[in-house]
Amino acid sequence: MSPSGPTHDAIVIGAGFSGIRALWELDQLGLRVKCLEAGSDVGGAWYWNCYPGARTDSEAWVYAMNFTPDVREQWDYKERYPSQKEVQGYIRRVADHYDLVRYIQFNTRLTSARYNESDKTWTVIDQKGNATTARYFIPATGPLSIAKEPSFKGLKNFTGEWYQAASWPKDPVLFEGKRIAVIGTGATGVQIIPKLASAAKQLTVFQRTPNYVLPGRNYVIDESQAAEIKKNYAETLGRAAANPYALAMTFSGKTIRDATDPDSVRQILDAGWESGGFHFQFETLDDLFVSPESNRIASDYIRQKIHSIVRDSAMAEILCPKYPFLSKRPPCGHFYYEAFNRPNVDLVDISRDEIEMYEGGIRSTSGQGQWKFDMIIFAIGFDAATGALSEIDVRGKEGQSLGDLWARDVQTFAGVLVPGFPNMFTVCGPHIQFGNMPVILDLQMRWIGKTIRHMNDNRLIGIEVSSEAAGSWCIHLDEMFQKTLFAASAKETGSWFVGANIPGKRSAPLFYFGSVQSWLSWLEDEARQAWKDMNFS
Ligand code: N01
Repeated sequence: MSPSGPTHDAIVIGAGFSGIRALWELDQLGLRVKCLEAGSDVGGAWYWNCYPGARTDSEAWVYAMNFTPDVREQWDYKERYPSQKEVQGYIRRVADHYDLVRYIQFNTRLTSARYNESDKTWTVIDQKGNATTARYFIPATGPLSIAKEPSFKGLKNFTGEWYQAASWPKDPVLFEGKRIAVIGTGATGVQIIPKLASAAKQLTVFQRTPNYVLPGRNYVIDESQAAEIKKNYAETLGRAAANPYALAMTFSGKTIRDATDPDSVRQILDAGWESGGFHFQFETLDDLFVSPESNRIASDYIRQKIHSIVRDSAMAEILCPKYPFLSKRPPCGHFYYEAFNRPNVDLVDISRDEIEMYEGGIRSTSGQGQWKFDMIIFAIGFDAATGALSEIDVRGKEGQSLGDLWARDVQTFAGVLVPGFPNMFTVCGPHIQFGNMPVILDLQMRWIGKTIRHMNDNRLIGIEVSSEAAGSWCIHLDEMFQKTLFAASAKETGSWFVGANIPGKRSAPLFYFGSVQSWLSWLEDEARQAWKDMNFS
């Protein structure tokens, strides 16, 4: 222990939405703060994922930080679903406006973080071996920041170019005249595919599991719409606060029992389909997540839509998911199914056939197919929720490894605190309520700020959640997850909601699917009851 105490009050890891939100909160508290960021600019996921077609799946007016009324007022809204460039620009503007960049050390990757029991501080070490000590360790490393490695056999022999969507090069990549393969048809692949369909000479999509892709129905926001967004901001935020997933959408109040005839059901679903994006799942039938009947009707509806858009019926059938809608997070598409009508676009079903690479391209391991490519793009997903922190050597009390612990069982209290890891607050980590993250993590950081203020006011220097409180939360989280329809299929569909997309990863819910309101009540109750489940020192 240094005689003068730690060099900082708090160290934040990551300068994406959650890191910037954390810096603002800690700055308001007047703390000595430092942030380490691996990239050369702010943005987090929105810095790295600059692949063609990258844009939000949430609408611009709600994919925003609530603490920024000045920025909001001046912001030049461009599209319903902002592009990666626009979102990163927005995060940069927020960081500049509130003078938060001065806290950030860019191009710095954290390699280890260790809790020091003797003085209740954390020491973090970066890739150059530099150490920083702080009272609070606040990882804001993102739920989807560690891309799955393309560990395909033979990749090293491939002589063409290959890229991972999640670490897309900052220099332009040229597609014209090239034969390109895209592997992966999650939200990322679904955004890349239509872009490349119109740029490449030949595009071949390798699909293992199809998704229910909802039409985004993006549009350019004109001046009067921008003025309307600004005028309605309070109402929009109110709607987001009341929505279980923090989206500015309002449940229809109808379930399958209210819609007595097929025509009225169809009208409801048509309206959702035409509204675009997540309106289909939140403003049609309120029981889509829990009623097998309601879900089956919506699943059939989307399958029919796929067949009505994709002219080649065999291809359409391959694109039709066979599992229930919402078992996996539905992507938002921008002329996704339409891309498969182009003569230069092909679809390969690899649900029963593994693939590997050779010098000239890709072949199936069964020997049934072989394709030549100039470029391969991997959009194969992320090691969600626990991936980023498990990659860093994080050690809590008695040298306990967080990665080892989470490999066996993820224990948290409401996705904020972990028993055995005092003074560590995770932002947007495992067990956070699932949904529109900028709004959700804002609520989370407010609670963390309130807790630190309570500690400062009471001259407390250590906080650790009790194992009992974390245990109760985890039981509740699991109970809420089991109520969803996708609990039964999440493992078999390889959903990242439960870590089932990563070979060898323990399958268990990584997010809370209760509601924002219910999740927040756990945190707020705790504060109201004087943090009774916390051991302070
Ligand atoms: O990742 P995914 P993603 N061989 O895991 C396939 C957020 N996001 O990056 O389903 C062949 O969903 C895999 O197949 P399968 C958003 O929350 C947001 O696309 O495992 N294929 C699947 O098709 C999203 O949900 C936005 O059978 C392999 C794909 O790769 C989350 O990130 C934009 C394979 C991975 O899909 C993740 O989306 C983009 C293999 N070995 C992402 N391994 C916006 O909001 C995996 N696949 C804008």
